[in-house]
Amino acid sequence: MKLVKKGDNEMDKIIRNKMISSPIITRHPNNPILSSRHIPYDSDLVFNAGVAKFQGKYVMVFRNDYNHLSEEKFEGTNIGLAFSDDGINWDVQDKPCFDLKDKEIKRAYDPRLTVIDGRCYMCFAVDTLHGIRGGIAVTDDFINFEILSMTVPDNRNMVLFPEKINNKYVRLERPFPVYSRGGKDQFDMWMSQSPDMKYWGDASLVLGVEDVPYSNNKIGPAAPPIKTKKGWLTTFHAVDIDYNRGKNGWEKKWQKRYSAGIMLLDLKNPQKILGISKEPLIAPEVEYEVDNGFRTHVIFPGGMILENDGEVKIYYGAADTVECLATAHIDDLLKLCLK
Ligand code: BMA
Repeated sequence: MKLVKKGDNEMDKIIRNKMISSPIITRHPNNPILSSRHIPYDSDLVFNAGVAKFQGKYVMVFRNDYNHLSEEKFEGTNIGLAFSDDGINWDVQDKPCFDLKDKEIKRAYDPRLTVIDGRCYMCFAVDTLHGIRGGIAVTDDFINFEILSMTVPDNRNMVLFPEKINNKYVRLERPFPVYSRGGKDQFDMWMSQSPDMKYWGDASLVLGVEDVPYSNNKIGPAAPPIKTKKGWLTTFHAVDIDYNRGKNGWEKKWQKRYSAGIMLLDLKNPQKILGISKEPLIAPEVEYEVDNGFRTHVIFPGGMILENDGEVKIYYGAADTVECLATAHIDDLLKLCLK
């Protein structure tokens, strides 16, 4: 991939070349593994799901946008629920599982799941009349959810580490510092810590957008981290924008491209990056990622599961339209970060 440097006012770098996914990734032949045709209630777009192994099953919570009104407008968004015995074939429950709407809240979306000490925690984004907030809830049955904390605006893409580190819960997150970044989308990945999941602090920067060669726009967490002997392995989403791109997807102008990267963080000191993939792990390439979708050229991982045989399942939303699965071997993912 060639980076073309430009003056610092417009874009710092323009990324024109075609991106390709790492050869260590295999897209599942059943892709898309979940789409609106599997949903027994109103549904147009099924994507950006969180996935975990919980109580002996795979569980998926997915974003469902329904009733397409016009261009990018949908009547609503809810969070659907599905279970699976193999992580590939899903049994979608007959109604959505989490609805936060009230006068202030427009919708909750993009859920992420992390099991900690036998309980399932769900991070989610919330569009409110006064900005975008990041929420954390806990559930034992996907019927009752207890909301534990909500950030101030604007923050989202929160993901939790699966255990306490140095006696604190830890999350990755993506605030939106628009004013202080010249009004541009130049957003980075941060981390904060909590003694109790409710009060969060000790914030620190983990990865700046300028450190990702395949992003000139914004980055943020993707699937929650998994623990490996070498460190915490975690995906992130990386966006590049090219103002020469024309119509792309259902919107008049969709000039962004979302790819997925991966990095390895220190086990005891997760602010420390041990290695990062220099090229995208998954880039939008195949038909369900680049054609016919709502917003094409979008890869957005939301779930990552390490199996006993070393296979890693990476679940990702494609083109903001369908949910997909890619697999890789854990050793190859670690090598890619440490190369
Ligand atoms: C982001 C979020 C995601 C979405 C992505 C691409 O800002 O809204 O839910 O997948 O844009 O449209």
